[in-house]
Amino acid sequence: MSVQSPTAGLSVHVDGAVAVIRLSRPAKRNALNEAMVAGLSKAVTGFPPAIRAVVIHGEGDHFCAGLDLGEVDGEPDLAAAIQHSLGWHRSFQDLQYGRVPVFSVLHGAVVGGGFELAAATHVRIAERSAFFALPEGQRGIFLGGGGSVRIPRLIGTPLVQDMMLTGRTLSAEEARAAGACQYLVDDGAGLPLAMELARKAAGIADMTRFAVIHALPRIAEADPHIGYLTEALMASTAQTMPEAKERVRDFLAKKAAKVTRPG
Ligand code: 1HE
Repeated sequence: MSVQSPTAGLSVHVDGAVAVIRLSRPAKRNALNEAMVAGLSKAVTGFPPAIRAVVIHGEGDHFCAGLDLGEVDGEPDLAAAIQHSLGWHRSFQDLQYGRVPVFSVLHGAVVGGGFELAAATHVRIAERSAFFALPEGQRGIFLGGGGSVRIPRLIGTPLVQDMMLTGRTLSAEEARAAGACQYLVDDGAGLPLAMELARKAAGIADMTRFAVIHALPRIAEADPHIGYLTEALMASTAQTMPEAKERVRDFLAKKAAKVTRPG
């Protein structure tokens, strides 16, 4: 297990093929400053090929209190504010469209930019303590970390509007029902489950992993005609890889695991 520190406020450790990134600024409820946002990108883009999945979680009682509001407390500067938002976009794009899948463990506050960060990860695991809010509405600001693109795609525009206009907070159960996360587990069970799932994801074939991260979301958003064509090209590319042939042969030779029932 090796340890690297990309920047203050983040810590990274490696467990086999899984890199675990921890938001480590608990005194400020893991509020994200510019260095932390850039550090997330630096971490995920810098992992060696042996890292095949990432888990992100938060230290202390909360996942993330969003943007470090201290950073918007200066003299107004429109050009700098645009660059600030674009910096978040770049970093979260690096998470969402990187080489490896990213799993997030959500507990306590998952608010503002914290919810935006979670939305850029591929699999979200909420613990029962998690609560989701978009306090940008109350602070006189707006989503700036790609959340207005990603969060409505998860929970729908009307619920995002409700949360931003009224300050509504979603419980973990409500967030699960709305589609904000794929899993809901007891407090403390999030990280072990994320590690288990990340290890499984680390084991999939390279071309399938590429297809799931890069092709699937684009196909889902595309005109269906372009989507079917892209799917055929992607499927044929994956299927003709030696790794696919080997895995299919293993199944036919009864050497590979069967699909299991849930539970
Ligand atoms: C912060 C931040 C922050 C806490 N920026 N310093 N996000 C928000 O509007 C959420 C603001 N935070 C809160 O509502 C609460 O802090 C929590 C519900 C997350 C946690 O409450 P609690 O009681 O555990 O902690 P606390 O006492 O409120 O905060 C502890 C310290 O963290 C305190 O500083 P201290 O020096 O007095 O100890 C807080 O000021 C500090 N702190 N949250 C800076 N966010 C790309 S655009 C994204 C736009 C947004 O994300 S807007 C939403 C911002």
